[in-house]
Amino acid sequence: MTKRFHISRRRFLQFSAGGAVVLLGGGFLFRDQFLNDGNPSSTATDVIRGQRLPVPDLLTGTEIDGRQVYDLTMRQGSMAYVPGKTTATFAYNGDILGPTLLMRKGDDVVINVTNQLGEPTTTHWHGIHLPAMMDGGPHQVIKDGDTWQAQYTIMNEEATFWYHPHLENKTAEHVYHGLAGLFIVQDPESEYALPDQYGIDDIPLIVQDKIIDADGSFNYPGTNFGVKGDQILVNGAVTPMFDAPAQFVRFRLLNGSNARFYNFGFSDNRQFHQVGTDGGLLESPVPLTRLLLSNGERAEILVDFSGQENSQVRLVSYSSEVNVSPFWNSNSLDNSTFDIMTIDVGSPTANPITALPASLASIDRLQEGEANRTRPFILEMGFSGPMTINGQSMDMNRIDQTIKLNDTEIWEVTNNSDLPHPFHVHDIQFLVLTRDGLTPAENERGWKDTVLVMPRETVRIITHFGDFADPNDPYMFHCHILEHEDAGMMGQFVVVA
Ligand SMILES: [Cu+2]
Repeated sequence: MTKRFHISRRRFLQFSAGGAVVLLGGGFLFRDQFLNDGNPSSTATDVIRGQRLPVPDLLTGTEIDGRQVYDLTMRQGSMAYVPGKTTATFAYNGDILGPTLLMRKGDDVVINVTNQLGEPTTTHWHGIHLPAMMDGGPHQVIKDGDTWQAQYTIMNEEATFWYHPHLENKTAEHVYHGLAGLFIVQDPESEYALPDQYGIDDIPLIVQDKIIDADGSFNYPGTNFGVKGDQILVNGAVTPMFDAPAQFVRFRLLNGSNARFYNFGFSDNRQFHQVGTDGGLLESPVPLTRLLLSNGERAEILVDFSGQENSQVRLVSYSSEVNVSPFWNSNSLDNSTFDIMTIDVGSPTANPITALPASLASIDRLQEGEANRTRPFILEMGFSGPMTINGQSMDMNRIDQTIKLNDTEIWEVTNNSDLPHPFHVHDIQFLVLTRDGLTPAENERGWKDTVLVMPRETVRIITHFGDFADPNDPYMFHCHILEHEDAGMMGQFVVVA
């Protein structure tokens, strides 16, 4: 059955019985089933919801010879999302997702990553500044049964990062089945009075979506447009319940979904404050009532529950306020307001943070005039054709960009397609200079490693390549909609001396 979908200023080239349409101008084919990106609905009708929010274990590492050593094992696990059924999962150490790695700026860390999945994969440290061969990208494959040892020094600012597989063509599927975890980097010299009692007033929230079938299984349909589920999971539990203390609570939000965006807000439209972006703290808390996070992005927010004992509020995703694209989810969850988590407010803890910090990080802003060069990146995609950056799909054997060590560069990222693309760069953190020529919103004026580029938009970012020259081992830049990445919207750069 074909749905009517009027597209002005575009000409239909073809309209087949199957509902296929070729668009001129947009340059890609468009089909009825892709109005919801081709994703089926969950067939499970009795998915277990409302369980207490699981908080991933905190791994602080073991000090051995002056290094902090962490052990991660990727394995198959099982969860229960449907009564009487088991769900086969992938996970680090446990049954879903992975432990939170707590690291301190300046630490030398060793992470032993063992693969017991039964198939090859990799583990990438998203947002971390490190040598390319330690990055865990598609070149650092861990064969089944092998252990890969990643070693580096934590040079990042205090912020929330994450780790996940990055195998060529398989990233999306591996993450979807449960492989992802958070990193918290703390700065021992930090003086900010922010909530930091992990699991009590400092809460990681890994937000994902799944399609859950009646037999309990995660259904991974694998559409190139992006897999979106109709079940929303936080830390691996479907629309859970969190007991918040009646005080300021810090949420570390990660959009860990393959393709879905979240326009976060609270059911009572309360104000909250964003204090951190992907790679660091903002200069001061930014008041918000909505926060759009695309895939791979993180945000730290403070929510004030002081004096609200015995009340309840929901963390939700709001629809329609962001005109993402005419082709984006006309009939799936993105176009509706949906619950993410229920928050029950209880008693405050003994030593709550009672005020917002007036100021936070001082950000050493790179200036446009410091840039050694500007590099264009054009993102394009087709329905049946390739997903490309600068006209080329990912090729493991081709280096796309060569960057001189110690250069400061402006990357001008243009989305020449009708779907939005979150653009992620490995190794570095950048600042957003302009979004279609305009200064970015206040909560985007911090360190970022992933930036949403809307359809037909150009976003200019600036960064400095100050470390880790290596002509042989590339880093990746790519769209963080994982199905787009797997379909080729990715390229490679090297930093050379
Ligand atoms: Cu994309």
